[in-house]
Amino acid sequence: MPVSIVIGSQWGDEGKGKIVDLLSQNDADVVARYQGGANAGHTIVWENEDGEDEEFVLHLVPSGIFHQGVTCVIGNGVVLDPEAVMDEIDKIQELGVDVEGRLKISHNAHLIMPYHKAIEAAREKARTSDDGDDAIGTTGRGIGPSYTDKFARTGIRVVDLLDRDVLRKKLRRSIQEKNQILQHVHDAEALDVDQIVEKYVEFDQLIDEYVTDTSEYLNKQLAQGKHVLAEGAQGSLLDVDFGSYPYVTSSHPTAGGCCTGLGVPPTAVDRVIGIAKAYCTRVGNGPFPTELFDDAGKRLRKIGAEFGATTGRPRRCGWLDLVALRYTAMINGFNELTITKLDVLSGFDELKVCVAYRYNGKETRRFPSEAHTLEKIEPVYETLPGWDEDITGVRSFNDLPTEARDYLDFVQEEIGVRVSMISNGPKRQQIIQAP
Ligand code: 2SA
Ligand code: MG
Repeated sequence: MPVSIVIGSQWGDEGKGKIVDLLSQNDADVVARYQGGANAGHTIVWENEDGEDEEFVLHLVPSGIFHQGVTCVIGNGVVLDPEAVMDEIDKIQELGVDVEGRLKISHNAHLIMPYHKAIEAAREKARTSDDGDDAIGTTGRGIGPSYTDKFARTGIRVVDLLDRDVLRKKLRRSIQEKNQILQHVHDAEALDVDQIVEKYVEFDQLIDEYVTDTSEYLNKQLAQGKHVLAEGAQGSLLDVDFGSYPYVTSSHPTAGGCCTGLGVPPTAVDRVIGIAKAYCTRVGNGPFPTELFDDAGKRLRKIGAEFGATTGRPRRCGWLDLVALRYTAMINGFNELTITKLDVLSGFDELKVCVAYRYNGKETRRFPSEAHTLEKIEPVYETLPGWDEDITGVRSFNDLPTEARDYLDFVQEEIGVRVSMISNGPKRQQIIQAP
């Protein structure tokens, strides 16, 4: 069996974690993260023995970890914060989940160090105070500066953690360079070289058991007929090339990122599942054509509990944007779509759906990814009837209100991709298979 990819089709927080957790149950032997880092917040909710809901937010460990038969991989395309991953492993083990032998970390993944976070904070501050605020609204997890080092070929990788002499040398050089930037460009405080070096040399023993050549591992698994589920983080509209640049993350959440981020060939991929929320959210800055500033937006945030799973920031909310979704379906080649949080739309008299953009007085169906154009477009809406019923208990497609089925049909027709599953609540059993 080959590779399936689960990809966020909007600005992240589409509910990928829940879907990956679900698919891990029967459809995966290995679950692998291919990009991003601890900026991700993938929430899994389950019912404990007392019938109470329990929740866990994963930031780095793939969302297959709660299924004992699944092996989890953190691929080379991820930027790894060693402290954050060890912390997360501890917390998962505290839940009684056995991680031993089930988590593999790529020797080639680049590390996130304290100076990456310091540089990110300084750059965001500079963007805020320069003439005109154009801060990106990052998560502060050091993502951008770590990828910058990777591509500048000054990065430090997981494998370097395993050799204290190599690590000391590379770290010293890197911190000294970053201190110059912090002090002389940003007027910020320099970091203590020795303190960082001494702290991070200790990670060799901790991380050693997890480190391996994950590309080789994955390809061996594929050769044995095993099924790999690749888990995207963030969303396609945050892709560094295809998103609303510069208001993007520094990696490729889109399908191509899976191959370079895991070292698996494109010919191994046979299923690309797009995850879309039934409306839109965005956290951080940047253009958001269908954003709502009225009561409808507030209602979506409240009912949908739209707050960042990593930073707790309130998410911006708006109507479903089919221009954007058509665009990400094209780039990723979705074979199917999973629509999540449909239950949040219950109780609206009518629902608006953006079907086109108006730019310079002309209607277009093209998604302009450059921020300065996207900022100026006006959404063209179709209005669909809403429904009143609470649908969180519905388990079969035909039990959904007609208006809800019509809403899904409309999306499917407009995008030209089959809706295969509908999620109607955070719990595992709140899932509906489409006919
Ligand atoms: P970064 O930190 O460099 O990746 O930030 C760049 C932009 O990417 C956005 N971004 C995200 N958007 C949605 N969800 C993300 N994960 C967390 C969550 C976010 C949180 O699950 O809620 O808790 O705030 C995520 N990660 C990065 C970010 O907001 C910037 O717009
Ligand atoms: Mg999230």
